[in-house]
Amino acid sequence: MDSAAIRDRTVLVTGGAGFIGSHLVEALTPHNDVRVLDNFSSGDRAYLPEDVTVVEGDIGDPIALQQAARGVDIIFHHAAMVSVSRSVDAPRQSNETNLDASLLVLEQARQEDARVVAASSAAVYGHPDELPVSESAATEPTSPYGIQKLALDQYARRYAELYDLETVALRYFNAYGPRQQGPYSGVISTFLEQARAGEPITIEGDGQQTRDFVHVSDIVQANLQAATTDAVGEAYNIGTGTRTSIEELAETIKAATDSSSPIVHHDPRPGDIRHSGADISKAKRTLGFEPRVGLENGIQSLVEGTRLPPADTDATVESIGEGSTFS
Ligand code: UD2
Repeated sequence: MDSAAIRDRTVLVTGGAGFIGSHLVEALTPHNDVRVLDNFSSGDRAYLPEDVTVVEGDIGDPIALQQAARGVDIIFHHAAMVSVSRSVDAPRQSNETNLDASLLVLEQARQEDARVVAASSAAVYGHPDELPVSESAATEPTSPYGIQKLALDQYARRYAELYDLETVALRYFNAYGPRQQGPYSGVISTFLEQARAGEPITIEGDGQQTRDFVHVSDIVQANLQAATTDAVGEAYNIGTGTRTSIEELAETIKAATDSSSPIVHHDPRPGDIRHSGADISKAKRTLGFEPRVGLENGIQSLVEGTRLPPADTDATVESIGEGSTFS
C-alpha cells in the first residue's frame, strides 16, 4: 500500500499541523485535495505544504468543523490534547478535546458519509496483561487520556455497526520522528535534546522499562492503508513488535550523537507502565502493514536530519530497514 493508492480524494486531517498529522498531510498532498483543521496550539503552519486548505479553529467548534469537512471523502482524526499528565490535571478539559470533539467528528462524518481513520493509543491497555499485547487484550486505561482514547476507539467501531459508517481506529504505540518537540513530546526527543546539549540524559527509574517505538513514517503508512481497507469497524495496533528498554535507548542515542552526556537516574514516574509492546499481526495480516524503519535507523536519520523517502515510492520498501541509511 502506498499513498498513490489514495488519489483524487478530498480529505480532512484534523490536527494536520501537528507532529503525526503534518507527516500524513505531506504524504497525501501530491495526489489529493487536502484540508487541515488545526488551532495551532501545538502545530506549526510551517509544516504545511502550500497547496493545503487550512481552516484555523478548534476541533470542538462545530462551525469550523463543518466548514473543513464539507464534501470530504475521508477524515483522518488526529487533533487531540496529547499530554497524559495534563489529562490527569484537567480531565474535563482534555475530555472536551479528546472525546466530545471526537464525537462531533464522527457525527460530521455521518453527514458527509466520509470514512474516519481515528488516532487511538496504546494507552487504552493501561498496564497490559499480556505481552506483546493484542487488540483483544483487556483494556484498563490508567489515565483520563487513556479513557478518552478508549471511548473514541469504541465509538468509532460502534459507529460502523450502528450507522454503517466506515471507521478504523489505529492504536499507536510510542511514536517518534521529526517535528516531535515540546514538553509532552516523549522520551526520544527529550534524550536527543539532552545528548546534543551535553546535558545529563535523565532516565526515570531503573531504565529496564520497555517500549515499542514506531517511526512516524510507519504511522503514515498505517493511515494510508486504513483509508482504503475493506476491514472497517476495527481497531489495529500500530507499533513494530519490538520492545526496547529505556536504558538501551539512552545508550543508542548517546552513541548516535557521539555525546559525552552522562546517563543519570531519577525517580521513576508515578504510575509508569512497566512494559509495552504491540502484537501487530492483525495490522500485518489485514492492512498489509509492515514497519519499515528500525529504531537505530530512525534515530540515525533524526540525528543526521535526513529525510525518509516518501511513502509512495516503491523503492522505500527495499531501501529502508536495519543496516541501511537514508539519504
Ligand atoms: C506513551 C505516549 C502517551 C500514551 C502512553 C500510553 C508518547 C510521547 N506518549 O507514554 O501518549 O499513549 O504511551 O501508555 O508516546 N522517560 C525517561 N526519561 C525522560 C522521559 C521519559 O526515563 O526524560 C521514560 C518514562 O518514565 C517512560 C518511558 O521513558 O518509562 C517513555 O516515556 P514517554 O513519556 O516517552 O512515553 P509513555 O510511554 O509514558
